[in-house]
Amino acid sequence: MATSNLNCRGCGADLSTVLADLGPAPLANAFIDDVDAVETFYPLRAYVCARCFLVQLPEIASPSALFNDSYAYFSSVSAGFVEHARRFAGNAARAFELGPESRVLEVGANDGYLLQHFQALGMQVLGVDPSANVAAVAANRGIMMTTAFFGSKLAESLPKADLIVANNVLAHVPDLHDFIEGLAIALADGGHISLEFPHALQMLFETQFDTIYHEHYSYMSLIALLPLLKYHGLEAVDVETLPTHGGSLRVTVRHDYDCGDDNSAAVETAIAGELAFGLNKLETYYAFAGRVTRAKVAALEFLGRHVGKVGGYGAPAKANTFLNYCGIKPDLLPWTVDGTPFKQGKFTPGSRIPIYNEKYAALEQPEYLMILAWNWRNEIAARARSLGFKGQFVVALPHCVVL
Ligand code: DWN
Repeated sequence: MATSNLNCRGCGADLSTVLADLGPAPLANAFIDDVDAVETFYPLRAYVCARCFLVQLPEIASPSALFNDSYAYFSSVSAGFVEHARRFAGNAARAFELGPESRVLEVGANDGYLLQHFQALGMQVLGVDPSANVAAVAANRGIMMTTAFFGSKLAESLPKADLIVANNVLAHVPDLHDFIEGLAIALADGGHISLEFPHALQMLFETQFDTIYHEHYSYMSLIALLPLLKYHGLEAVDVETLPTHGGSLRVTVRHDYDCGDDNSAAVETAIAGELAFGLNKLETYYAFAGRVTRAKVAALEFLGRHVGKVGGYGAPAKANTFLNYCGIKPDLLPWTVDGTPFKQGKFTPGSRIPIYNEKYAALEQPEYLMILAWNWRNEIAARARSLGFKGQFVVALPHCVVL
């Protein structure tokens, strides 16, 4: 067990229990234009707090180094995610009785993949996102956007919202307290907040170590989140499990009117699930690092046995943790493809694997396509087939398997 001078970004306790040390890595979304580019590598070491069990990274890279005018992730490239957002908008409008006078605020609105649906339903929408290039795509869709980091200061300046959505955002926030305080400030009386985040339980259970990268300052569980909400006068009233991003939670939150300790049945059930899994015991976390090493060995073993026969599909941020931690370079994976125009023609950071247009996989026809965006395995397999790829698919996590 390593020691450090760190404090938990949730409860402030000393932070010294290492969950996984993934070695030095470049920033996961820092795709490079030039194969000979000089890159900066930062330590990638995840910790778990022994008091509140929040999994987290120290703030190695500042938010403005990560989220700026050249952010590489555009939510709308994944059609399944847009459909997920469309369904959510319809259901939320009904459940929260939103009408034309209702205000919907999305924090981390990205390219407008979600707010476009609320806008189509006639609501007044506002998106906040610090990445100017993706925010510009949303603005081009006619969505009102503010290019900024969200927190209590910005919240003071915004009109109160009846629904605040923050999907896949918590992980990206170094100052969780200020962010959650901002949510409490920006929420109208009687309004709701909907938070989606990849569930730390699934990360541990499915050995999703590749979701650890500098952009993700924390990896959330309900038992870590509830005290944070309570501290800022908020309470969770509902919890759902979702298949997105490898297994997520959607937590519905509102102002804590009675300041009591009673939880809804859904919240109690979700807490019980986390405790049964052992999220409140350090031993559960100790087992992770060994599984990470075994996943690396299995992936290298597969690629080593199939040199010249495997291409990649997807250049997600998570692939860059996977490739760099495993030491996979073009000798083992000569190329990958991705539907994001911003990534095509670039190289993966660190591993320097070229990224081509999705059609390249069918032109090359390797025996196997390793789906690096394993969370979209079904959608990607269908897309690759529709583009004419005839070989087999393989995913490396949680175990290296041919699908
Ligand atoms: O938290 C984060 C999550 C939610 O999204 C981030 N920090 C950044 C991003 O993580 P990621 O890059 O690992 O996300 P995805 O959604 O797994 O990325 C999928 C990649 O695969 C994208 O580059 C788009 C690409 N893709 C494709 O080329 N064809 C995806 C699909 C479904 C396809 O059919």
